[in-house]
Amino acid sequence: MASSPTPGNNRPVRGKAEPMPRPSVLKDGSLEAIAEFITEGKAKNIIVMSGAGISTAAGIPDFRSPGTGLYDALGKYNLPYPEAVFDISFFKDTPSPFYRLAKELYPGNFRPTLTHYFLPLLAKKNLLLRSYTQNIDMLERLTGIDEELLVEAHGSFATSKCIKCSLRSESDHVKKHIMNDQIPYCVKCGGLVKPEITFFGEDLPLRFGKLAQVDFKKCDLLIVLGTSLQVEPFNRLITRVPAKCPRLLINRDRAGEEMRMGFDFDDKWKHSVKRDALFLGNCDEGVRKLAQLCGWEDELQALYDDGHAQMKLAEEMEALALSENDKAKSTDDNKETLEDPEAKEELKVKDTKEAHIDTIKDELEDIISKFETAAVISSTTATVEKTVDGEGEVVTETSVETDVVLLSKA
Ligand code: CNA
Repeated sequence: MASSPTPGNNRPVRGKAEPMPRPSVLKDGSLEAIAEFITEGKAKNIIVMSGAGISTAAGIPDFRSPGTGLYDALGKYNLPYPEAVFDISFFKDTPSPFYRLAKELYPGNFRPTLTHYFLPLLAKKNLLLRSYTQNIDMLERLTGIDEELLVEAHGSFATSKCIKCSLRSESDHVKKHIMNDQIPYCVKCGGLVKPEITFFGEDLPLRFGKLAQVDFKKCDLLIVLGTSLQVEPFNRLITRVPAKCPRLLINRDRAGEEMRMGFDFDDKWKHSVKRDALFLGNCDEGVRKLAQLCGWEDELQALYDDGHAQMKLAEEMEALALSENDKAKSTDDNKETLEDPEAKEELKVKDTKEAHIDTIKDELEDIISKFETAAVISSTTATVEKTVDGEGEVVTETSVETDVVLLSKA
C-alpha cells in the first residue's frame, strides 16, 4: 500500500523527478547532426571502426547475416559449430575447412566499395586519425590509402607463417597451394602454414594494442561501420573514446547497445552526455548520405571511379600480358621446329620483340580509350630469355612489360 503524508512527518512526498535536460554534443542522433559536427570543424581526429558489413557489397559474405552470412553457408564443411573454421585448436587438428574457405575468400577477386573509399577521402581532408578494421580482405589497402593509417586488427592474408616454428612463408607460395587445394606446410619443420589472420584463441597483432592505447584517447568522432560488434576485444574499442566524443553507427541492424558503456541511441541515460547517432541501412547508402551532407559526395564518387578504373585497367593489362606471353611462347615453339635455330635466331628475336610490342601497344591503346581516366604508355620493353632444354634445343621465351601512367581526370 502506498504511504501518505502523516502529521509529524512533514517531509515532502517523493515524486518522480523532472528529467534534467542532459548536455548533448550533437543536436540529435542523426547523420545530419554528425555532418554538422564535422563541417563545423569539431572533428579533427576521426577514427573509423569497421567489420564485414562494409565488404558485403563487394561480394564477400559476412559472418552473421541470416541466409547470406558465412555461418549459414558452412554446412558443407561438417563443422561442429560455425566459428570452428576460425578456431585455432580446431584448425590444428582439422585444417582443411579453413583452407577451402580461404580459397573462396582469397583477396584478388574483389574490389573496394564506396564505403572503403570514404577512408582515403577522410585522409585527404586530414581528418582520419586511423581506420581499425576487423576485416581480413585487404580491401582498405586497395584504395591506395597510406597504410600507416590502417590497423588490420584481425590480421590479413598479406603474410603467412608456420603455426609451430613461426617461420614466414612467401605469400605467393601459400596462395598457390591454397588455390590448388593443397595444404601449405613449413619447409623447415613441416608445421601448418597459415595466413596471418587472427583466429579465435590467438592474440591480436601487437600493432592493434599499441596504437589503440594512444589513438582512442585522442578521438573526437568515432564512426562504426558494418559490424555486429560481437567479437572481443575489438568491440570494446567503442567504449574507449572520451566521454564527450560523438559516436555514429552505420549498420543494417542495431549493435553495441548491450555492452557496458555501449551505444545509447534511445537516450537511456547510459552516459552523462548525449553523443550517439544511428543510421540503419546499408553502409554505402549511409556513407554516401554523410558525404553528401558534408558537401563531399562528388569527391567520394571520383575516388571510387578512378580507383575502379585503375583496377580494371591493371586487370586487363595483366590478362593481355599473359595471353601475349602465351602467344609468344607458342610462336617461338613453332618457329623452333620449322627453322634452323642457329641460323635464324637473331632475326627471330628481333621480329618477335617488335611484333609483340606493336600488338601490345595497339591493344592497350584500345583499352585506355575506353576509360574516362586519361593514360599514356610511358614505355614498353620486351625481353627474350634463351635457355637450353634437356635435349640440347635452344628455347626462347619472350615477355613484354609495359608501363602505363595514369593521369587524373581534369
Ligand atoms: P558479422 O558478425 O558478420 O556482422 C556483420 C554486420 O554487418 C551485421 O550486423 C550485418 O547486419 C551488417 N551488414 C552486412 N552487410 C551490410 C551492409 N551492406 N551495410 C550495412 N550493414 C551490413 O561481422 P563482424 O565484422 O561484426 O565480425 C567480425 C569478424 C568477421 C571478424 O573477425 C572478421 O575477420 C570476420 N569476417 C571478415 C570478412 C571480411 O574480411 N570481409 C568476411 C567475413 C567475416
